[in-house]
Amino acid sequence: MNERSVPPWPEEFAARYRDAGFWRDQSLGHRLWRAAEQRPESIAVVDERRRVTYQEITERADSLAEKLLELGAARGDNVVVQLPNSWEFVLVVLACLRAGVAPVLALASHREHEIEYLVRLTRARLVVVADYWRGFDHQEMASRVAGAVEQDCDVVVAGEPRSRNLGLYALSRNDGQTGVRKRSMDSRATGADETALYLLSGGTTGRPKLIARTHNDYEYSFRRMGEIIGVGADTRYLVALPAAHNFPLGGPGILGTLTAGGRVVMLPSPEPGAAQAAVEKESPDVVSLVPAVARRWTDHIEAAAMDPGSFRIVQIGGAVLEPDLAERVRTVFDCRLQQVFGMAEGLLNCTRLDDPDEVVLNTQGRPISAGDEVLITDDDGAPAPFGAVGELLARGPYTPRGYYRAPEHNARRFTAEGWYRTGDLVRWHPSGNLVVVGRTKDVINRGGEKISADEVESLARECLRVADAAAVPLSAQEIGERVCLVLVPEANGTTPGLDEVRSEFIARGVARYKIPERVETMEKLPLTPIGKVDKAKLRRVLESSGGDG
Ligand code: J2J
Repeated sequence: MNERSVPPWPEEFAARYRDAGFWRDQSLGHRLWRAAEQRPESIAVVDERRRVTYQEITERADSLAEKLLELGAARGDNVVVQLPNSWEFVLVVLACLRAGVAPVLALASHREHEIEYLVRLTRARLVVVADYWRGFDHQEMASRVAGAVEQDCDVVVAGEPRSRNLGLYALSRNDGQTGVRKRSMDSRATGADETALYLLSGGTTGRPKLIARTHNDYEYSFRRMGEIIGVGADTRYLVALPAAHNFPLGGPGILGTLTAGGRVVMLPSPEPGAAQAAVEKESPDVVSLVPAVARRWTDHIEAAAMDPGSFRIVQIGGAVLEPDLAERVRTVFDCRLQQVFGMAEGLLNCTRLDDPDEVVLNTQGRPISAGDEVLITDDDGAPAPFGAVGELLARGPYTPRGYYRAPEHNARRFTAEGWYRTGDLVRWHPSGNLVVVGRTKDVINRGGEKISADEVESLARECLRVADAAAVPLSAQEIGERVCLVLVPEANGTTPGLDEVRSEFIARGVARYKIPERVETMEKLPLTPIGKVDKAKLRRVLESSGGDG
């Protein structure tokens, strides 16, 4: 069982969260199905090809849930899910929640390097993938991964299954047995303290860590975000960011919208052209964006190349939002802007809809729950004075106490008292809101997509002939930051150029967004007094030598 692989909340905290009504001890499947029963004919999910009612999505999900169990997935098992933004994504997540099998939410941009790692780590016995997506054969990749891992592993494909793979549409077919099946699924008890789903962490060293979110904690976080922005049956939520991310999934996102009986509109990509069509056709009123996408949409609207739509709320988070862009977004969309400073590890902060401009434009908001505990600490780990910059630590009813199967990493990223060290440098604004000013963690934030420098460096050392490597974020116009790889040649050796680095990474099956976009050579990497690579200095040197932006 995966539960032992994650440190639980101590009993006294769990009791407190129950008493306060944060945890309701209901499974997500239960909550979603109750919402669906009230409006079977309403449209739950729309994508480019289909409009799916609550009745259809829940009946199909029940059918799929039953098949997952027949295929041998037991309660507490894990299924790696890699689907683009589509109605099938919702179908599979709902089926997993209903069956008590936890989906491991991979990004559609992940490749063999990431998917194989996830399947091995979680010992998943099923992988659900698209067939071809954006010119890439996911089915073939998944078949290779399933064949390479130790455990028996089946591939379910949203398309025409090849060889021994299984077809998602056949597994989720309505067959006249829906009533019986629904009663049987309704009676299945899924513990609300069990893992509902796994999110990928963006801010860690090495390979991405998994964050096991329980039914209790996740339900509370999207319910609370839903209360803050006012989600209801009339909400039409536009999913413009990859659905596997915490922000569009649960902030209140897809799950918050569906439990409120609203409608989820899936955009396959945040391209302004695709957004334009969905905005005109579906009139969504809430959307979550990262600053890079917000900038593109704002530019397009200003150039009269895109309809601003009728958004009531535009949520922006995932990376630093410059105040001037915040102002432009608000004006151009003629909407309420909400800054969201969140993390898949739990803690969510946001500005409130009735906050003064000063707060909405210049801060990243405050914790969403009265149960959230936050602490800003100085270099020695002592509480920093109000207004001073320090690292943010967090603890609370939806911030788990550790990563999945990562005890050593947990010892570094969590204190003995269970505080999660976010790796974000923040300060309190006089208004009582947080301002994000930087970070201590060694990641590159590429348009909201987090890349571990350590993972890129390990790959470079493994697949290139070099003495050393350092991955550094460089400021970039459109996407905030991009990966620059600094290589140190072996004695009398040369270093590969950008093209060679890229093709080596691609050959390794690494997701495109992690692939370095600039490569530099240095005879020696600068070190800090304690002998670590001085990334801040490297960044200064590289940015002053130009060639980017
Ligand atoms: C600056 N940095 C931010 C912000 C996150 C809502 C919104 C975002 C995420 C997310 C999320 C930031 N300004 N407004 O899960 O539910 C950086 C911080 C943080 C890290 C988390 C959600 N909002 N960040 O971005 O797990 O460094 O979650 O620790 O992908 O993104 O990344 P991630």
